Amino acid sequence: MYAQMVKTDAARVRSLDEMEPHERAFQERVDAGQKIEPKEWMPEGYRKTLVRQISQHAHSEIVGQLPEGNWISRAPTLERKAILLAKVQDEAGHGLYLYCAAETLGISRDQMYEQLHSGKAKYSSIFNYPTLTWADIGAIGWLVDGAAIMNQVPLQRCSYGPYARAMVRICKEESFHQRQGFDALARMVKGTPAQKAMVQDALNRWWWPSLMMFGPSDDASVHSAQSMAWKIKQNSNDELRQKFVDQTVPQAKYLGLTVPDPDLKWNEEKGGHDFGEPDWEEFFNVIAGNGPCNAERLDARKKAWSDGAWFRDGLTAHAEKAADRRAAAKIAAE
Ligand code: BYC
Repeated sequence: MYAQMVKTDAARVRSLDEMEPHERAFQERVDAGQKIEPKEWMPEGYRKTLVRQISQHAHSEIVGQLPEGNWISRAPTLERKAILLAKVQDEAGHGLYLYCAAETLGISRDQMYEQLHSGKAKYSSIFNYPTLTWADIGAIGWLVDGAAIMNQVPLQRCSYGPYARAMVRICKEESFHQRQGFDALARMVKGTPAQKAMVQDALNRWWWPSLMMFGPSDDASVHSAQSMAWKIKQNSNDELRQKFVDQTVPQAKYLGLTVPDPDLKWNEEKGGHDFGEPDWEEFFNVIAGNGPCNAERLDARKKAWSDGAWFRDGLTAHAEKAADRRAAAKIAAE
């Protein structure tokens, strides 16, 4: 069932002794904490891994606008509406910095969109779940942006310069996103019993998908070992998931909520929480394209692409005319 969970020999990380001299020199630079920049030599696998991860990350930011955008016209107050609008616009900006970072690796924006639209490129599993109530918007900020920060703070130290630098600004904005979500829920839990129940219901539905954002467990993660050796990732999926649980459980307690995991308990010895296993069958099903909203999300992106064709054509026509005018002016001046 879990073809993806079987790690092959390709997942094995080669030692310095097994590498060609230029590859060894590259690895030694990475080990020394130096940043790799776009025009420098890099192993093809390093380039491909970055294109895969950065483009998946960019697509996640763009697709991630859809579940929240769904609530802009229904935000309960003007203030909440302004905050949500700003947040959704920030996500568009994050997508654009990340597409630019991926472009420095020799892939075009059109190619990345094509990969998204054809289903070849993934985006975060989390955005394939529906936003049913206003509390879901708070839960996305609190849990989804909270998980994103946990994952993205170490990415600021990624060995690839353009990705690391894009992450610095993104992380600052994600902090605001997380706080606005927590703040919205903190207000709701002090409201009517129905409002508090709505928050608990949102936590029940978003908890497990949030834990899945960190990817499969370490023993099933195909890319982690090599990505960590290249210092693209600094931490394993399970390490970050553990940190997220330890950070979030006290916040749930503060809100007076119950985390929907009967196996959750503090483990004094390890200084962290023990917790249950996410439903990995559900996870692999969602990333294979069969989650509750996969088809809807992709259709929305494909529609946006075809609706924008006239605008892209207009820009291209204008650029061509401007280039012709410049060329004619140059000839006239000679
Ligand atoms: N969803 O070997 P593994 C946001 C795939 S958006 C989908 O562990 P890796 C926000 C993985 O790609 C933030 N697919 O992979 C926006 C691989 O498949 P492929 C999004 C997943 O790369 C709007 C396979 O499973 N953040 O914050 O070492 C509103 C095996 O996995 C997922 C990022 O994108 C998943 N959850 O580790 C609000 C962070 N997990 O590619 C908020 C950047 C795994 O071989 N990405 N897969 O076909 C990463 O840090 C890493 O790519 C991951 C996975 C930790 C996600």
